[in-house]
Amino acid sequence: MPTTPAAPSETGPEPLDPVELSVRQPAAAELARSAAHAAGELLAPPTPVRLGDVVPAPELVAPDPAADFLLTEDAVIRVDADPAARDVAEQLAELLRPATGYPLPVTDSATRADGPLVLTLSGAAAPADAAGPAGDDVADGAGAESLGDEGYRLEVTHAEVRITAGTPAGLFHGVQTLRQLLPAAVESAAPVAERWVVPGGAIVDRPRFAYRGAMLDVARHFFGVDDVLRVIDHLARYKLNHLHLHLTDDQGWRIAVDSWPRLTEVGGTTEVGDGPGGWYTKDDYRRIVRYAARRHVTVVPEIDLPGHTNAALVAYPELAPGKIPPPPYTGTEVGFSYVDPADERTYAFVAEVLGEVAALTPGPWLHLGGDEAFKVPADTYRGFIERAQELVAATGKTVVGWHQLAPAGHADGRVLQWWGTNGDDPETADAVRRGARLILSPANHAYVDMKYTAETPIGHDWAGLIDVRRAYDWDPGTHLTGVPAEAVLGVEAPLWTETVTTLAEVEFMLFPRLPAVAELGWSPRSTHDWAAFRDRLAGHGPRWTAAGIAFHPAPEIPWPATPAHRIPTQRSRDDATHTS
Ligand code: NGO
Repeated sequence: MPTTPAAPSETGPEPLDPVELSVRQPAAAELARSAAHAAGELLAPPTPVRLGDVVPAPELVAPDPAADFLLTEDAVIRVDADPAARDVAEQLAELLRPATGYPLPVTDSATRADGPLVLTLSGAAAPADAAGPAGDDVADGAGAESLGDEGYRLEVTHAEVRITAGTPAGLFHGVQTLRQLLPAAVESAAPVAERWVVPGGAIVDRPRFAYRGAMLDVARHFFGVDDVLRVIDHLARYKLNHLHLHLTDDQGWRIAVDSWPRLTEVGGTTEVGDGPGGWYTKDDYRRIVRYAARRHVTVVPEIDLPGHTNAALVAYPELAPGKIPPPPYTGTEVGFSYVDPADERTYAFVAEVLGEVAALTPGPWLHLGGDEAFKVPADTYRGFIERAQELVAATGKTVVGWHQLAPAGHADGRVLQWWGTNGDDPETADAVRRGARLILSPANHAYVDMKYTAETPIGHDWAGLIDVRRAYDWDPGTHLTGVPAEAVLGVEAPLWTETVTTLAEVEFMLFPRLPAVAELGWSPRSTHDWAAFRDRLAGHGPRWTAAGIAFHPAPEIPWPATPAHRIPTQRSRDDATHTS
C-alpha cells in the first residue's frame, strides 16, 4: 500500500474575504482509505489492455487483434541517429527495464535489422506504406496528413512496435502511449513476471491544443525539487507539455534572485501554517527546467505582481506602499498586498527580477500573475500592467497573466489565463478581440485544489465541488462566450496549495482529475464521451497503484480489482529493499 499521507497542518484563521477559501482539518483516515483503495481493494476483475485504452484518447485507433506483439528479453530498441530521438529511446528503455528486467539496449545502427522496438523521425508526414494493419481509417485519416509538432504514429504488429513522428516530442508522446498499452505492472519499480503483450493495430495521434499544462503553487507550501520532478513525470504520462510554477505569493518567495537576495533569505522562510518554507537556488531551478525539457515539458515561471507580494515586501519594505514594513503572513487570505506602483524602484525591481528569471527560462513564457490586486485602483493597475508587460517583452519572453490583465493594452502575443466560473466574460472576450490568446482554467472545472466531494479532507470549495465528471465535462473550444476556438491556446489545471502540504496530497488532488483535463487539452472533441472516458480511466488505477500514487478512488469510476500479488506497490518494494 502506498504510504499514508501525513495530516497537513491547520491553516487559515477566520472566514475569508473577499474570496472565501474553505479550509478545515483534513481527516487522515479519508486519505488512508484512499490509499487502501488505490492498493487494489476494488471491484471488477482486470481485463487485458485494448489498443484504445489510452488517456488522453488518441485521434485515430485501428485495432488488429490478430497482430498482438510480445516483448521478450532479447528485444533491442532501434532509433534514428538523432541525439534528441536517441534520448527518447533511452527514456523508453528506462521506463521498461525496471519491471521487465530486460536489458533493452538502444542502438542507432542503420545496418542492423534489429528491433523490434523502432523509433523513427520521418519528417512531418507518416510514411505512405505504413498503413499496415491499421486499415483504411488510419491511412485515410490523420496518418496521411502532417503529424505536426507533437503527433506520432504507433504501429503494432507481431513482428515489431514502430513509433514514427516528425519531432522528438512526437516520439516521446508515442512512448507514453506505448507505456499505457503494456500491462499495468510495467509501472513497477521491481521486476515482475508478466507477459508483456502490446495489443496489435495502429494509432495516429496529435494534440488538439498546443498548450496543455498544470500549475503547482510552491509558494503557499513549498515543495522541494524531487517533488516537482515527480509532478513533471505525472504531466509527461498524460502528454501535458507545460508546468506552470507559481513561485511567489504573500506567504513565500521561492526563487533565488541575485540582485535582490533577501527575497529568498527573508521571504523564502515562511509558508502557510508556519512551516519552514524554502526556496530554489538557481541550480535547483535549472535542474527542474532540465528534467522537464528532457520530458518535452516547458516550465512557465510565475512572478505574481502587483498583488500577492507580501513576502517580497517583508524582505524589501521600500517596495511597500507608505514604506511600512508589513509583518510576515502565513494565513490564506488574498487581495491585501501590493508593490508600490507609484515608486520607480518598483519598476527596477520588476525589471531585475524578470530579467533573472527569464535568463533561467529556455521556454517562451513569463507569467506575470496580475490576479486579485484589489487594493490597487483600476487605472493605476492598468498602468502598472502595461509597464510590466513591456518589461517582459524586453526580456524576449511572451507575457502570460491571469485574466485580470484583460483591460490593459495588448502586448504582442500575450496570453491570458482565464480562471473564472462564468463563461460570459465580455472583458476577456474584448481582450481576445484585441489579440490576446487564452489558456483556460475555469475554476469550477479545472481547479484541482477544489474538493471532490464535501467529504474530501483537503482542498477548497469556493468554486464548487469538482468530481471527475465535472473536471471532464466542458469544452475548452466553446467555454467562453464570444471567444472562438482558434483563440484558445490550451488548458491548464492549477493546484493551489493552501491546504496541500505533502507530495501524497498533491497526487491525491491530481489523480484522477489531471488526466481528465489532459484529455480535454489533447483529444479531438469527437472522442469526448464520459462513459468511454470513465472506462479507459479505470484501467489506470492499477498503474497508479504500481507507481505508488495514492489517488482519490472516485466512486464514479469502475476501477478494476488489482491483482496485488502481481503488481508490487511502493510499500512492498520498500519492504523488499529493506530485507535484501
Ligand atoms: C485564486 C487565487 C489564488 C488562490 C486560489 C485558490 C487565482 C488566480 N488567484 O486563483 O491566490 O490560491 O484561487 O483556489
